[in-house]
Amino acid sequence: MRVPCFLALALIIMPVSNIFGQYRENNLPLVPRPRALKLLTGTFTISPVTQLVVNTDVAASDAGYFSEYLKKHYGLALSITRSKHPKKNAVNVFTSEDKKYRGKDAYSLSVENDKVILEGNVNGGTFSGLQTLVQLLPPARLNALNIPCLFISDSARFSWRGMHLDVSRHFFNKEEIKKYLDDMALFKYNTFHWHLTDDQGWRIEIKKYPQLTQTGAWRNGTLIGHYSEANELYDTIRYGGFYTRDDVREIVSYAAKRHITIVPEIEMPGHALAALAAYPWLACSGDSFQVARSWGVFKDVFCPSERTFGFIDDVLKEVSEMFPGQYIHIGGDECPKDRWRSSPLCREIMATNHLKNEEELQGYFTERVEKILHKYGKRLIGWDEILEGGLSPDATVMSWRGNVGGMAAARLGHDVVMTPTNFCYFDYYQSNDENEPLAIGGYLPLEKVYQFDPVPVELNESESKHILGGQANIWTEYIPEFRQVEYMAFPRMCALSEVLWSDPSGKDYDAFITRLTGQMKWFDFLGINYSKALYDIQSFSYPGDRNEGLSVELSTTCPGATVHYTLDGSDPVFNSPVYSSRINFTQSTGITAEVFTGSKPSGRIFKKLFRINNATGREVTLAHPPNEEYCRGGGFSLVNGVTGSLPWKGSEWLGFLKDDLDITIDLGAERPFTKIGVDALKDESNRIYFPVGIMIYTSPDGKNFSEISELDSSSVQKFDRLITVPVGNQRSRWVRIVAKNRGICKNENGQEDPVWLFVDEVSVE
Ligand code: TNX
Repeated sequence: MRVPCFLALALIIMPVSNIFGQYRENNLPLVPRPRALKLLTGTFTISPVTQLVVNTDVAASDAGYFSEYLKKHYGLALSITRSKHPKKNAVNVFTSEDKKYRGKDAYSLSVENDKVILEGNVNGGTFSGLQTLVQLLPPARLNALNIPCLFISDSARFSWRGMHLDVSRHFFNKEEIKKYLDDMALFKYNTFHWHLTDDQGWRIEIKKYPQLTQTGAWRNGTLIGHYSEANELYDTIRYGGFYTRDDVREIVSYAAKRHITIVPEIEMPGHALAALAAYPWLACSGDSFQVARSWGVFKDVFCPSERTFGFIDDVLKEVSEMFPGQYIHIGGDECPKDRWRSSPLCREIMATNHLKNEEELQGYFTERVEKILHKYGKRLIGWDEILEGGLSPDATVMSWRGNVGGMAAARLGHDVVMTPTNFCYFDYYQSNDENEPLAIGGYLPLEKVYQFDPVPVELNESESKHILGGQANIWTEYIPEFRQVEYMAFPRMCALSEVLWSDPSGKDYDAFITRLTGQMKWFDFLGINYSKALYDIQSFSYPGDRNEGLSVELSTTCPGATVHYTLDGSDPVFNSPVYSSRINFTQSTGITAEVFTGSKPSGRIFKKLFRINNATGREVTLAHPPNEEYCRGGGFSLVNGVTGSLPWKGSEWLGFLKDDLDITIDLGAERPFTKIGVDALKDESNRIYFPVGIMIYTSPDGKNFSEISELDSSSVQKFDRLITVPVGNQRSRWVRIVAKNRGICKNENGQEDPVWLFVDEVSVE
């Protein structure tokens, strides 16, 4: 790789230090990483006598934001003056039409000893530059704020840098939305996708239809626990809230000041139960409805009748008036066709309009809605399902079910926003730790977000031009508090900001982490609640030295982290041993460990008990491999000293679909034992059943096995999790354990479904 000459130059410039340590180009806490950065000697100090100088109205508005920021976080009140020429002892904020600022949000920031000159385009250029400046300030309330002298030239890679928030499943008030917008601005996000309506609540006041918020904004309780659990328990708390038209106007202008465009989403034709509860005539069936208390997908949806289109026209007219941005999101995802299929009216509409099936009927629905939007000067954007029934070229597609929809749309010439679940769903777990707050499922760690590229490699250059950018989505089924929204967003939002803003050729996860750890001081200073999953410790077990016991490796996803540990159960302190190589032991041992930054503990404490028995760390063979969805760690994970954790999603249980567990363990030498243990999981709502029998065999040669003990199904069912099989006094080198899978079970439609057998850890004692 060629080193740009200013970088080479920087190497010979002496680093300048301040009270927060030494400034270096690679440790300035700038996220997202700017395109080009040259660190110079010296500092500029912002103090109460520093002026803010601006040349235009946009510059004045941007500088106004900066001045409010300084007031709020440092108690500094700076005066703003107008001038065409930069002044000394001032932060000069100048918008410019120069062609060097034609790039998206392009700006340059020059910090000199006696002044700061920030120049950029009016469309977010100077504002983005101010965010960079904000990140260079000290994260502490001081009177004199030192900034290192430097030169930055920067612009964004994508024009759509989005964050979404679902305010239907849980409601967040006006102040919380403003905080979200502040958080977004700090990381140069420019699009807020506001998911305002769904089955569980309609959250925006519509003058013509007051019941939408009087009825549709409130539900009589909320599901307790996870949706996939069988016992449907609800609290009885009336839950809801909505934004008045004034609230919306206030939020829109708050966002505009931060160069953030709001894309409101009004979901249709599915996810519409709250609207149907308010106006049942919007449905095909003539039934009455309740605002949903549970999650998932509901069969009652908008009926594509003329009366519904009239309603949608009225609603979108008001929504268009409230939001100045060009886009309105109309949802379009997860619309079951059951009600349309059984509706005579739908059949009639399909016949009149020559529609072959209900998918095409949704295409017709989308087309009608698009015409309404065009009438109000707006453009349509929807989830990738809108592609399925045919789509007009002006519509933009938001690809959430992987990249496939986005690629198909781009190839058809549609603009696309990429938000695939596997990289962009911030409602997924960011850590495997058992103490994580309940989440919808999935696993999306920081590093994976950082690896995301919104432009699929399969697309050619002209197709790629249709990718406007990307976005992370925060669905809030399991996120009742705003603090938790921030926890799910941070620091993953930082990783995504770099994906969406920075030049991908400079992608470097380790370097990102160095800058991010600087950012964490900011999170603390600004009161942003964030996850420290980055410092989580993971363990990997291997057979122990000389094939006895275990050898345990500790690792973190944080490059260069120092791990301190203890083996006596006490919390690690700075003087505890530093982990440097695998820990070996032959007796059951608990490891407690934590990441330290300098002398400060930084993450959460890792505590794990490694149980040793005759089988631990031994060689095993499985007669049937586990299902590829649940096979992490392979057969060895059954003898790695660690029992499976809960929730089981994302953890290391082995899952056998219809197959038995059939494992043979080579104990290395003939050994005495009296009982066998099998740790299995019971979660029948997820079709995970206990085994229906366990057979134990031994062998003198590893080839010929004879049965020594058996537990029948009724004895097995008496256990709750760990099944123990007594075998009398035995000696053998080879032990084979078979746990029989129940095979099939009947589902609610009376059909037969294959059954899961979930096992972790077997023991020979
Ligand atoms: C799917 S993403 C949905 C949402 C859920 C989300 C949970 C999309 C367009 N629809 O209704 O909240 O999954 O991850």
